[in-house]
Amino acid sequence: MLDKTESKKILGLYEKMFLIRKYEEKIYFLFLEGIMPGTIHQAQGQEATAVGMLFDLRKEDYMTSTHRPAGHCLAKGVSVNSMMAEMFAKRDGCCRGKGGAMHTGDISVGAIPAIAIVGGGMPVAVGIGLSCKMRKTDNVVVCFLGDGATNEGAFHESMNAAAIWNLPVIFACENNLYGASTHISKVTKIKDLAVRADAYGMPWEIVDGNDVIKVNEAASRAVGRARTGAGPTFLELKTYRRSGHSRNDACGYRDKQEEKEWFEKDPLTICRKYILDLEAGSIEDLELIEKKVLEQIENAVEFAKSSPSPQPADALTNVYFEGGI
Ligand SMILES: Cc1ncc(C[n+]2csc(CCOP(=O)(O)OP(=O)(O)O)c2C)c(N)n1
Ligand SMILES: [Mg+2]
Repeated sequence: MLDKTESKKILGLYEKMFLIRKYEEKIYFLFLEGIMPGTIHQAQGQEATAVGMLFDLRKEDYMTSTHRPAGHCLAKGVSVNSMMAEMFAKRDGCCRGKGGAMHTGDISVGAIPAIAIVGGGMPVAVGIGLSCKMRKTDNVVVCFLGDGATNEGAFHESMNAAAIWNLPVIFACENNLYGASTHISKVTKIKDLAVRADAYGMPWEIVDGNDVIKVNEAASRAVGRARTGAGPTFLELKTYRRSGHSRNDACGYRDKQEEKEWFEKDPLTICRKYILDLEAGSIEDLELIEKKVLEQIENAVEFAKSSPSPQPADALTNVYFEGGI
């Protein structure tokens, strides 16, 4: 049995994950309808990594994302309305309609607009970590990366720099077994990517990335170290995407038995089970949360549709961020 605070937290974790799942499903539907420009890389199935890592962060802490940013951004607190409007390339979007799906973010809540170059967020996270340290704040940076990033040069340079300078960076590697259509075993000899952190003298953990509680506990240990000056941590979060890599991907390259086994370990189902088994909430509580989230998403679609398009003069605004980090 959980106390009131613990119950509230686990219901909060579920709400955020449900929001991400339903937001992504809505985007997929709207995209297929053909009313949304650009492309999509979706994060269904990876909700627990985003929410577990970011739930307890402060607004002043930072997060860098990848080409698959929606879950990360929603979990860091970017508003659903501004995310949706960005997908419609509208002026009220979080990048004023000029960034699109692969660049969502909002610096006012610490979500650095996403960088779609594989591994590209890592040196940026290290730079922000260095800034936090030099300014003597106790803010931290969570840096998301995919398994595909671990063979990029930027990975090794960033890991080394973060380690030698003892920076407050938490590397959250979402190992979903694939880089686009390539299975990890075709490009990497080792089974656990986390052990690479040993080469830089950096602590690491391997975590069930579909279990939001386990991710959240590992995040708490890593954030605790970073905040108190003990330096970076590498977390390998083992997970799986339910969606294709990007639009029009039927995942023909994936083994069907592998898919079945992972789909049974759905992060939302696991969290629901915790809630009901631990009596943190009832079926009715969950239904209320789900109803609220679905309304939020419908409202965001209306908001996005009625938002104006950017004008030519807008091309020259918001090009540089003048606040400094
Ligand atoms: C440097 C670079 N190379 C190639 C690409 C094209 N690309 C986009 S996503 C992707 C796969 C990335 O896989 P991973 O890092 O495992 O992330 P996941 O898609 O699984 O979330 C590739 C190759 C890119 N964006 N940047
Ligand atoms: Mg991957």
